[in-house]
This record gives sequence, structure tokens and C-alpha cells, in this order.
Amino acid sequence: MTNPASQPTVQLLDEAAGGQPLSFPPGFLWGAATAAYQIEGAAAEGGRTPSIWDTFSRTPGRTVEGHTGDVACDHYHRFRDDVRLMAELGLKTYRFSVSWPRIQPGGSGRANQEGLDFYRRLVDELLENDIEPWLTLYHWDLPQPLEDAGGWPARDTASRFAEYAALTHTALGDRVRYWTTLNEPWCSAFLGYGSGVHAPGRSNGAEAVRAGHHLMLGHGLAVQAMRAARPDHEYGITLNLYAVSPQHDTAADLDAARRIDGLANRFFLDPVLRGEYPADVVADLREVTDFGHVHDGDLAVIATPLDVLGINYYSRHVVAAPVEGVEPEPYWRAASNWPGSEQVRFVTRGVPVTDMGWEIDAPGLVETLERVHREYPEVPLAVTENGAAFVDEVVDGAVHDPDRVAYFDAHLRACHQAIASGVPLRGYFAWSLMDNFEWAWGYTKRFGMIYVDYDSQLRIPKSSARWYADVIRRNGLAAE
Ligand code: IFM
Repeated sequence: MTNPASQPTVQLLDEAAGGQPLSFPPGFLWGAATAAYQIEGAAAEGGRTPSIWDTFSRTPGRTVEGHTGDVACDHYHRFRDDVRLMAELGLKTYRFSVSWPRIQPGGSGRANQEGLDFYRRLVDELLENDIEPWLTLYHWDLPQPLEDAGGWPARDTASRFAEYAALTHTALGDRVRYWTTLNEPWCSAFLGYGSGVHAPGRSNGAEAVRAGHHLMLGHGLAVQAMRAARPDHEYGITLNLYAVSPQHDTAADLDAARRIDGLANRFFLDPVLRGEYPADVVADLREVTDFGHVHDGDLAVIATPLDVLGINYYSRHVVAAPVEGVEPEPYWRAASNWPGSEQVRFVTRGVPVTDMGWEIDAPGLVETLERVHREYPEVPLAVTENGAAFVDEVVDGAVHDPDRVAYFDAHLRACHQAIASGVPLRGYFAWSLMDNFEWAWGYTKRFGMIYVDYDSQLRIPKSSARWYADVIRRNGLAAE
């Protein structure tokens, strides 16, 4: 398979102009993504021990209807059938995550052979079907004992993560070339420790900021350890980035947008790609933390060069200034995703939304890709997640999901536009291969191209799956 990081940027003609089909560069990596806790199930099998998501989802009131990932899509037992479905789609690559507590139960010590064997079998099945495995080391399932020892706000967790990354890499590095350290550290830090709507469910702004730093430190340490062992592989991190706009072109709304862009995007982009925290974000957080948790040398580790930056894109934040006269809650009392900027208002524009209530904004993807390419040192990019939840129904054994097709189509056109403008975009992963456990929403939100009947575990490819197979086959989109 072509190595995306070494492909030259391909300048495409604006084929869209004539209503012609849009073709993507040769070797473009067409993929789909999932994550361990969301699909595997088998929570207590093969030596796996609880992660923070097992604890959180089993705590009453934390997830819709008390849903847990105990069984999920039962992928642990059905992975061969799932890989067959991927092959039918024609996927060139599959992005999955490995479960830390399956590989290193309890979060320290030797690797668990049964856990490694499961992923070896999965990877071998993929390779036999000519599907390139793209492995994510951390998609939110911190072993519970590490949380009990302080979790991500504790510095030691970064070293534990690097140790686990090295163990996994030693075992699977002979057959997996693409390694992503973290998926969406913003969610781990700010949803997990800021608002507490994700595991482990703590709400303290200072802890969220510390967690974000230690996640990035763990990322840098892991890349260094893995690259030392196999310099020829591709190492990266995946950030969930947003387009951010002010509601009105006023100084106050522009400031609100600067703040949210700072916490959502630049808090991670600047350390990882420039080796520094953005000064304005540090100033916004002055009531929350003095950044004393940042040690000399940390930022150099965090900025260890990447081979590819993964971007997950779903929507745009449109924000407005706080309402005048409303006193901000002190940060230590406000359970917020946005420490130091709790009072910024998130507004809706009345444009179409997905079943998550997220506004559909494909131009925001072009904006995001072009912005990263323009403002940061050049690094190859991949859209490692993009997709939409809609209400799906089985009718006569089939699921028709035209809204999801339209969503994918619009966002792939956005990718094409970005490539045509010079963005080195190497691949696109639809989120998700199949319906799965949508975190605090449990099984009530469906993002999959493949419908999952959770009672029978029957899989039904939706019309979006057939549409995507066609996109992959033609290496691009049909005429509009
Ligand atoms: O399901 C999640 C995924 O785990 C991380 N990115 C966003 C998806 C949709 O919410």
C-alpha cells in the first residue's frame, strides 16, 4: 500500500466546476473507524480488567438508560465477520483502538498474552483482506487502577501510557505500520475531568488542564519510544478540531470565539506542533491554574515530530459573549468543558443538525484543514473521523439513510476542495464502520454505515455503506 506520508501533494484540477466526478489522489486511504470500548464487548473476558468507562457506565445516572459497553457489538467474538464486511466495502484501511486494560490489565506490569493475541488475530485478518491496520493506542479506556492512583491529572500516568505503548508496539509493530497515540485528548481532559460528562466523571477545571498536559506528555514519550524501535513506521495523534465563529462581528463575540478556539483547538495544536502553549489561553486560564505542572523539557517532548496528524471533524462552534450582568460561576464550582471561559454562550443558527444536535457544516472542514496547513509547520494530515448520527429504521430488512449519505458526500467534497488548494490530506475515515456505544448516550445514537441490531447482533449494511463502497471503488465522488 502507498505510504501516505511520502506521497507528494497532488494538485487537483477543480473538476467540480463542470459537474464532473471528483477524483482523489492515487493511493488515497479510504477507511472507516471504531474504538475498542464502543464495539468489543467481552468486558470480562481474555484477562481484561475494568477501565474508567466500565466504572462510569455502571454508575447509575451516568449513561442514558444505564447502557454499558459490556456486550456492545460483540466484535471481540465476531471480528472475522466484521472484517468480511469491511472487505465487502472495499476499505483500504481500518482504524481501530486497542483496549489498554485488555493488553495491560490493571495498567502496569507485563502484557497479557490473551489480549495481544486477540489484536494479532484481528490484524492478521485485516492484512489477509488487504486492509491496512491503523491502530490507536488510547481511545479513552484508562485502566481503573490508574485512575485510582490519580488518573490523567497525575504526572505518572504519562509514563504509564508510554510504557503501555511500548509493550503494544513491541508485540504488534511487525504487522502494524500506522500508530496513533491518543484519540481526542480534548475529550479525555475536558469532558472527563472538566464537565465530568465522560469517564471518570470528575469536574474540576484545574484537573482538566493538568490532564490535557499529561495526555500530551504521554503522547510525546510514546512516540519517542516507538520511533526509537521502528523509525520507518508512521506515528501521529488525533485531535478533534472545530471550526469556530463568533455569532456577530462584535469585539465581545470575537473574543468569545478566540477563547473557545483556544481551548478546543490551540490548547493541543500549539504544544504538539509548535512546542508552546498559546499565551492568550494561558492568560484566560490564570484563575484556574498557574501551569506549575509544566516541567522544563515537557514541551520539547510533546512537540516530538509527527508523521501524520489525525483530525476528527464533526461540526462548528458558533459562540457569543457572556450575557452582561451574569456573574461567572467560580471555576471550582462550575462543571464546565471550558474552564476559565464558562460563561461563553454556544448558539445555534437554525441550520440542519444531526441526531446529536450538531450543526452540519461541511465548509468548516475545508476551513479547518486549510487553517492547520497554513498556521502550523507542514505535516501530512488525515481525517481520522467524520460522520453523523441519524435516526435509522429497518424497513423490510433494509436501512436507507440518505441524510448520512448527504453528510458524507458534502464532507468528502470539502476534503477534495482542501486537497485541491494544496492541503496534504492522505486519507479519510468514516465514523463509524458500524453503530456502537456512543459514550454517555449509550446505544441511542447511531453513527454507523452498518446497522447493528443489538438484540440479535445482526449487521445490516445501510445505503451509506453501499454508497461509500462505490466512492472507494471509483476513488472519488460521482458528479453532483
Ligand atoms: O463516538 C465518538 C468517538 O468515540 C470519538 N469521536 C466522536 C464520535 C462521535 O461522538
